[in-house]
Amino acid sequence: ARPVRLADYQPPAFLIDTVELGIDLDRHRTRVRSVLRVRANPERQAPAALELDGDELKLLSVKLDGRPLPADAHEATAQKLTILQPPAESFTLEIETELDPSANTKLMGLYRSGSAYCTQCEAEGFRRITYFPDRPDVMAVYTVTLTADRDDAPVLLANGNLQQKGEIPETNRHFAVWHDPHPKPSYLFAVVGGNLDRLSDSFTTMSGRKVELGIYVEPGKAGRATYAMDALKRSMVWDEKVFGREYDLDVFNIVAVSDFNMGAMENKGLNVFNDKYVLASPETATDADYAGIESVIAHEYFHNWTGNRITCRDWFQLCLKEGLTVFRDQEFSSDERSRPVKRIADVRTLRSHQFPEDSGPLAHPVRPDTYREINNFYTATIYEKGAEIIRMLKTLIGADLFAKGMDLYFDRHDGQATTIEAFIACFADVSKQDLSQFMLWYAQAGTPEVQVQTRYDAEAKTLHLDVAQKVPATPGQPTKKPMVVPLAFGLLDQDGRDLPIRLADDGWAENGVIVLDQEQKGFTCTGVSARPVLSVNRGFSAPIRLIADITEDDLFFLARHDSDFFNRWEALQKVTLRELVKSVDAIRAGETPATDPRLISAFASSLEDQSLEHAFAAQLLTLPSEVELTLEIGRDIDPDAVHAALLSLRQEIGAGIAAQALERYRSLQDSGPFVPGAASAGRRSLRAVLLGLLTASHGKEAAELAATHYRSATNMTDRISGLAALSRIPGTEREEVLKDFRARYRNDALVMDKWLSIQAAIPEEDALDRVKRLMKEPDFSLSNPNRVRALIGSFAGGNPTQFHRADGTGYQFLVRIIDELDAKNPQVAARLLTAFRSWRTLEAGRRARAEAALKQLAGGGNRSSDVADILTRTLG
Ligand code: HT7
Ligand code: ZN
Repeated sequence: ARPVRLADYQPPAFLIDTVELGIDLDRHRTRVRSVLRVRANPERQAPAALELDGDELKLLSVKLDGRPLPADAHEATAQKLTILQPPAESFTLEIETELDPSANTKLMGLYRSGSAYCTQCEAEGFRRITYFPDRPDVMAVYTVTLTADRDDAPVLLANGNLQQKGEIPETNRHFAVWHDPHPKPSYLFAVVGGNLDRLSDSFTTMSGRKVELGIYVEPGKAGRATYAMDALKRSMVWDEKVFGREYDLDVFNIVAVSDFNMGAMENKGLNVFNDKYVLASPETATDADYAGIESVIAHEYFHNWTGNRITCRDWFQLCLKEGLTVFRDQEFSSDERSRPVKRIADVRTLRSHQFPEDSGPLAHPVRPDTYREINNFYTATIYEKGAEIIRMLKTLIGADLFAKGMDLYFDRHDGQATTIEAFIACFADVSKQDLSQFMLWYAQAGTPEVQVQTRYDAEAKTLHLDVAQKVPATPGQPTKKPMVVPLAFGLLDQDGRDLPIRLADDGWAENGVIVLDQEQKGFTCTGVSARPVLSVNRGFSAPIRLIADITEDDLFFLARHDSDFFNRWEALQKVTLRELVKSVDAIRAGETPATDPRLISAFASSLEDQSLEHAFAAQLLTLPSEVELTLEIGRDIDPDAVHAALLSLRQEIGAGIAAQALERYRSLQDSGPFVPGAASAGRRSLRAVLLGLLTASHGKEAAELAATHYRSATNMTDRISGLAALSRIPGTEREEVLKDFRARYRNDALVMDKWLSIQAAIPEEDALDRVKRLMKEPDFSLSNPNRVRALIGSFAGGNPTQFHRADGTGYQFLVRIIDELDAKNPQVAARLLTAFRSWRTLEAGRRARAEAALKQLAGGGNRSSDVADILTRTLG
């Protein structure tokens, strides 16, 4: 595919005011009749021809103003329909296409999932249903008439409000007419048909309008949608309260399907979800699943304003809706649960997904300026780094002006398809600040490295901070300009109390934020009567790599005393990472790593401190991930040494705090029925982390403890914690428990995904053979994205020692799967391929094997544009 460039953007030549769709659902021969009211865009000189996008389409007929178009007046291929000389005035175009939903394995456009018909149109799936100017700045009012066999699809849904429904006399078919009054881009179009159960509820908006809520699920599963419904109603309340946003249709429907390329989709009034983010019961879902459901339900609902009412002008602006909506869902979860714990979890996600992306061959700006395949840009950079930019904006201008800027954005751009510039202009206007340099966060890829050096002058009673930044080179961007980096900071006195901060130039820094907007800048704090301890980048105020000259003693001190809970956790992580890097070096030199005893004591104190909330203590006691350690080391990575260093530290901590940990572990046992709330989930998570430490020795007693945890579980969270701990301990106990799990849950695909995923991540020699064996299980299918992600994704992304086997067989395996999967579902295949994104940081032997595997894939048969794009950039 040719690259698409932001610089080439042109407004659409033709506008579509209304779309009337008649869709006759049939498993193999679905007919789509589309009637478009078309007019030339007055803002552009209309070109001679009207070009409509298509993708693998079969055209049956085309009429203009009611008359069949002669063959010489149009050109049609499966990919494009061109009307050669459209009338100058507005006109009606009627197009008929035929589709085979059952043959649609790409899961884009109209497809079958289980016994239902459903659609996925973002980003460019509508063109797989009918010919259309399939771009987000063409917004139309849609009316959809669905017809289907009554038994095949008793439920018929589309966007907007239901206008009419009824039987078609003398047939076994019925119909429903849906009308969506809000003009929308084609990517937000959706229909669903099938035999589905409904969980019903209602919500009264702040202006007193009643909205009917429905969640549609596979027959028999409505009882598992109650948590999702509760999360939906809480999201609706929150968006009214915090952003002043009210829902705007009479109905809001959610449909859960089991075959879905991503997490969910925010189609106007008809969200379609991967069932993993809807279905939950204490027996089948873990606390992490409940939290995931809450945040994805909220995310899709929040899109109604940030994405749907105000959408993107073009796909380069994807972060306009995604970064902002992630920020909104993060804030929602912070308000519903614990703010510091949520922040820690979000930063962990950023570091383990976005940071590696940003430091490798797939790095791209939050607003890219070119792409070949838009499906490959639904990335951690667009979503998570995009959300960090919004958070920095709020930090820089303050909460009040941020709220004013959001209000202005909603007022000014409601009903439009707009840009990042227009969004940022709202905040520049309300704050009267020049945000042009801030825009670099959207334009420059790469994680900035910020150096902080301190100088304390006892005589002058000043603390001087020398702060410098460097933005690393990334593909296509060899040199960078300095960014605007807001650094929240504090100074602790020797008792751990926050000192008042006065900056020499700026007076009192009430909000405790300094702004680095040059390559280098100095800040002087005055009136500091004794050497303080610096706590910087509090709350992770900027998504940077901080390199500060903080001693280990100070880090231990911060870990105990910082009033900023995020930085308490961060301090312990940092000192742990320093230790781990030394251990990796020792292991590679054939030596035994020696851990600083102060580190073990710091873990012991974290456990002792009963004043901490459980979920926070659990985070404190969790070691950095292999990805984070890899990133810290940066180059010449030996995944075996990384793994060994982590295991050895976990064992040392486990042994060092064993007695205390066991006592605490026992005291945290749940009693009473399972409740998914944050407090109980926090207790379970602390207990699970302790179980992990207590079983790190992998001895016989450890196996017994983990197996007992598993067997005595009364909910899925505990059952999975037990299984996960036991999965790391080779032996018959593990294999028996795995069998037991399978026997208990074999009829529940979502639960079996956990079983697949845990086994795929076992860091042992025979992991690859196990994965291959599991692929032959009837529970597994390459056609279902959840199964693929659970088994193959967990192996490639969650089992570093085995995916990166020195003999290269892990790489060979993955490229073989990608080769096969690419023909079925290119999006999922391309996503799997990103497991290679850090291949250049590996030690030479593995690097060569990874490169050979990638080249082999590149040299193989017909590659989709999705896989070809990732391959080219990864090798680039
Ligand atoms: N906006 C949604 C994106 C999405 C998607 C993109 C490509 C292919 C399939 C897809 N399914 C959903 C998801 C979201 O951010 O809310
Ligand atoms: Zn989204």
